Amino acid sequence: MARIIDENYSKIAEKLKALNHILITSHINPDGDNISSITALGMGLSSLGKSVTIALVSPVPHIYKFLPYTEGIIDFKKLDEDRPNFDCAIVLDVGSLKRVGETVDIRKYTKLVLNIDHHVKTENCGDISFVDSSYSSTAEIIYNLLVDMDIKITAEIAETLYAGIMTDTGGFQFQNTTASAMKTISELIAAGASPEKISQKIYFSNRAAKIVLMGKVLSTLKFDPSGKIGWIVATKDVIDECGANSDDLENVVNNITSIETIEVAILFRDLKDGKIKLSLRARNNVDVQKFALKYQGGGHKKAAGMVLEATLEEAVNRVIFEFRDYIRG
Ligand SMILES: [Mn+2]
Repeated sequence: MARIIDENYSKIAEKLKALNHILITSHINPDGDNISSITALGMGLSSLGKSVTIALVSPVPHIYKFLPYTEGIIDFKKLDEDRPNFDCAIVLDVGSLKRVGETVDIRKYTKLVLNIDHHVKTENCGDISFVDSSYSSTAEIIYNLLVDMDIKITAEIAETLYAGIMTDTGGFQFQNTTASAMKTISELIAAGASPEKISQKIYFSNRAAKIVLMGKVLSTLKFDPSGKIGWIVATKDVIDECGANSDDLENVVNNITSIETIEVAILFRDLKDGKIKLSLRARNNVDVQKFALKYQGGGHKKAAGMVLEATLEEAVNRVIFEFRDYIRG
């Protein structure tokens, strides 16, 4: 009896069993779930003797490089040089083929595109698509798929999938930390994943420059009179001064949402290119995606981003003014 009962899911498993030359990919700026699902599936299919190529548009982020099999991930540019033809391509954790990368046309490499994802579906993606948003992560689906394909869950695969579920649930804190996710986690630990090792590598492997930068950026914190809106600013100068880069600011705004009164937290990034980049976070019932959409930004209800063509001062004044009204409803 299969662990997941679904027609498209079964079709995908059949194709992966039958075909030999397989391309695996995910989206630009990969997160933990992307890296985890592509490499775990890669390891599993390789153990069946298949020829597997994993390609991404972006490099593997520093904190995930300890994961097995990541050194084998190649750039799509390399594929263009070699011009290989695959029996199929499987696109993971992606709801639109464009998300693989604006420069990538996946159909150039294969006639058959398969897709597995756990996001709420936005458009048809691939020829056979299995999307189920009840799963915590794509890594959790891949675990079931590997088991259903009778692939042995080695300690390396277990460690990889554990990392995907851990990061996509925000360290087992978000709403998607379901009983089924935790049941999978239990099985992965039994198969050899070490929770301590993986969280040390992912959450405690920051470069010093990043922490110094975070300190400086957090010290710019200001609040509106209600205490519900908090914001911080980061400029190119301070980033350079710390020897850091703009990616090091990835999660710094989340510290602001940890303040008990906060409903909206904003990071204003001035990279001196005439634009101000905003990272928005919300709590309670505030919807920052809706706010960001007014400025052609986007994201999710509780985490969104947008860009303004303005000076830093103009951007802060305008956005804070508008948010005061916005959260009053
Ligand atoms: Mn995911």
